Amino acid sequence: MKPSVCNLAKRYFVIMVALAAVGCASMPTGMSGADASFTAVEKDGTKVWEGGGTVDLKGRDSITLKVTNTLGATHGFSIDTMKVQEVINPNEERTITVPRGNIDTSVSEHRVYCQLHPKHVTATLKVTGN
Ligand SMILES: [Cu+2]
Repeated sequence: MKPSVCNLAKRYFVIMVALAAVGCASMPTGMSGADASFTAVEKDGTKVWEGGGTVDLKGRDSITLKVTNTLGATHGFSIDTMKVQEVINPNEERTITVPRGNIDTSVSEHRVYCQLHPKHVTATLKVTGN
């Protein structure tokens, strides 16, 4: 009697799928898990980085930012005091992880701006619990 390789493979596959599901469920950045969200929108003809919030850094190794560009052109997403500088494509959603070591803890209000368009309105991210 030979063991069924096919059955073993099937069982293995089921276990891997189950593990993957558990892994996703415990991801800190899953769905609404980001610490703060920013969205590039247009208001009365002006481009605006909308969003912000306050993040408590106490006991954290990193923070996550969910960044969404709802517009039809690329926009920049920069936070100098967090060493963040990204270019977000049209209709792109990106999760950015900022390591604690990149965050200037001498500042509590971090300026969020678009490095591509000087007139693009900025946002503020507050960080407490240094
Ligand atoms: Cu812009």
